[in-house]
Amino acid sequence: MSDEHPPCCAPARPVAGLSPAPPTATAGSGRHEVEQVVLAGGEFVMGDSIGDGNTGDGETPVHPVRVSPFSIDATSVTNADFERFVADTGYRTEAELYGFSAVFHLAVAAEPDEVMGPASGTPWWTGVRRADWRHPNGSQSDLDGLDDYPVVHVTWNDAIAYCKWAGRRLPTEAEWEFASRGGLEGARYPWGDELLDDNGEWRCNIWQGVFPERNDLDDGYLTTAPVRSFQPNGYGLWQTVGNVWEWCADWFGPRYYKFTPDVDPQGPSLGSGRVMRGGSYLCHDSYCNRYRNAARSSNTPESSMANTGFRTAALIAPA
Ligand SMILES: [Ca+2]
Ligand SMILES: [Ca+2]
Repeated sequence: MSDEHPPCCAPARPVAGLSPAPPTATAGSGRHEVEQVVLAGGEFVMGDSIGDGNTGDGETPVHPVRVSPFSIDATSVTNADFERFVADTGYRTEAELYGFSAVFHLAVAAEPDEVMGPASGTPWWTGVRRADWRHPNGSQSDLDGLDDYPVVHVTWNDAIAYCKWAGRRLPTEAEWEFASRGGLEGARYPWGDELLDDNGEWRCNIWQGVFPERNDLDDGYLTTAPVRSFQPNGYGLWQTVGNVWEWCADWFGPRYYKFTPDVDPQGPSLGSGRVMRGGSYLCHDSYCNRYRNAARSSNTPESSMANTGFRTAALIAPA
């Protein structure tokens, strides 16, 4: 297949020489309250064995990978979790430092002079001044009622800062895919190969209707859903696919699978974008078919978007 599905991410934030404010709390001092799933590791088949992938995304060649035992969050880090981190450290996210972030055009809640206009190439993304994790749709939005929703508008650098505070790290791309597969070898989705369940109900939060103008809301959500919506996979992880993209530790390399090591791969040693996995509430087959276990995307580490969050991981030391 092909290039029918071009890049769908929000535009990369122009680099302006800012670096993230380091958290002031001691590394590992934080109170990370997200439920952990402990995985024994083992070998799995990584990559797109079905043929759904986009050539440019590098989902093939399919290859066996062995991962060491690790723990991973059952859900994305929520707004309430991130609030504890910020309250403890005074951390300011890069969206706050830069003064803007990318919001989906139908969700913007901002003053007219805060709307910077559509992004070139991906016009459903609008730069919005004062959009940040506390104001996910712009200055006229807030987090009321959103404690258990995934934190968004966090950059890769912000996610790393949270992980340091929590005494954890981002999952590698291989760990993420191992975990998302939930023990099902080669399946398209965390629950199997069919998008809908036997009753025709949605199993994840993506887009229904005509992207990007009409969302029929068949799954119930225009933007984010609470982190424990739908059903967890065989390993007890919720919404790896859909809802929000999730940052991974690795640099993104579209040719990486051709030369990856087969034990605990860590990604290329250099790159310009960091891996994102799982797709989001904006995915629709007509444009972004990346709501699959094998699908890959990336953005620069200082970019933030209304549809991207993260979950954390840690190696399990041998007993
Ligand atoms: Ca939806
Ligand atoms: Ca997800």
